[in-house]
Amino acid sequence: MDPVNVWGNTPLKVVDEEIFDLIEKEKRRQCRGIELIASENFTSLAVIEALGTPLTNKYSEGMPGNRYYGGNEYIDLIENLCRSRALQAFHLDSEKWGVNVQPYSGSPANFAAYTALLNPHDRIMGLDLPSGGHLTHGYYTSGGKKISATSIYFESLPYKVSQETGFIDYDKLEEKALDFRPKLIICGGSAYPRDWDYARFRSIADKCGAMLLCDMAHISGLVAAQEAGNPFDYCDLVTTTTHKSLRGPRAGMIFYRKGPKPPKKGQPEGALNDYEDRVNFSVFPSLQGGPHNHQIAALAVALKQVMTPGFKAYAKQVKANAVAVGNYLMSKGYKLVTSGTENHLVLWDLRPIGLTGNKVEKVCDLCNITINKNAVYGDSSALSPGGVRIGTPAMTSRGLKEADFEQIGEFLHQSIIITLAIQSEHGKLLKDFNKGLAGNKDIENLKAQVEKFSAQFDMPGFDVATMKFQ
Ligand code: DSN
Repeated sequence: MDPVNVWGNTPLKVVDEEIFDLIEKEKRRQCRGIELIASENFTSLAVIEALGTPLTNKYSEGMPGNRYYGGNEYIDLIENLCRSRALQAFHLDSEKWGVNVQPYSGSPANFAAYTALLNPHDRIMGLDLPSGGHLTHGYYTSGGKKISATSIYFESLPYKVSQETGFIDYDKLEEKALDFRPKLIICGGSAYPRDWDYARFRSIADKCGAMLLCDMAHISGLVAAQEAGNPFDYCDLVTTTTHKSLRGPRAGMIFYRKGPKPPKKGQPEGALNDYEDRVNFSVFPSLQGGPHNHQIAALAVALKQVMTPGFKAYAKQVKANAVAVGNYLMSKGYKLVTSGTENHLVLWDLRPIGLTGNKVEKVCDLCNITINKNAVYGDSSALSPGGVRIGTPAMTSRGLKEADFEQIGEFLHQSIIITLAIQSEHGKLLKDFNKGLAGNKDIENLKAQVEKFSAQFDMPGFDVATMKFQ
């Protein structure tokens, strides 16, 4: 074979056995465990096929029909298809809404949206990280250390959940917003188990003259399936990732309102929203270079799948499964933030049983149950948070129903019993606690049960029978 062919057309497993094997091991980890990270999902084979294509080779800065490089006739068709499917999937009228599908993922989408709407040092308000908000909504520590670029480039003031109920304290938000007069209010979060009162957000934004942006990343699948409140009814901009409850590839989107602005004092009659140009200019050339066309094609495929009746059933099941695991945990006496859920996740407050999220995450990891430690409101340390977040989108994609999630609740209960036993035998300090993990028979036993349980279910995206490591 000539050298180009040898370099260019030899399959991965021959070129790079190390990476091939690590991918195979990760595939085994994904399908032999219980995946409960609320922001993760298993995408489809069709999406993975589109991701692994030569579309990754092409540069296409600019918008369809107006690119900085030649050779974009098919890329333009793909991006336009993706944009029109995005509007359709979220039931939007193209006269009233537009979408940019080029953001690489959620954090870049948010920063591009802020760059479109704000000047440096403008004021913003988002849900505080320990209350369930996202880093990019303006997080800084209680000591004032600016963690997110959003708080570095803009002046941010968080709003919070009520320390008593765990629900967003809308009255306090309104009071703070009227004092702070932000230019932008952000709704949406990463660890909030309840739906959002978008009408109230809109009324607060209008009272203080702010724009309203929803980051619906976590719940975008539920929004598309009309299984959650609709942020598009009230917001100016809506951002999202595409790989969470939407079940697509890793990517981001920014939706922007078009057409006439709502009437306002001091504004000329018939004034139009100008978000479209601002958002598109912000994504490119302000912040990004070439769009990731393989991602955009894969997103178009995912959006086509979102529009099938099966997706609505999936979204309903995601919610029913969250209720099932939440009720099971509460039946064992555990405390959930807000005592339940209306979406795809439950936030489990471990402080009443004297455990931290770190320890429970660690033990679960060793048992092939993947969860993540998470701050719970009132936590003093972000490094040792008092809770864990449990999400249902990924395992629901494997076909699990309520009874299966009750079994998952039982596995989680068992992992707590193990964690408490290790802590009481070895001590609370993490370095002492860790000594109780190696060779722990209870962990090995639970891991075996988890592997047997998860092996029963189908796996989207790849063929389990042909995996190198079974
Ligand atoms: N990392 C995601 C989450 O877990 O919520 C958000 O970016």
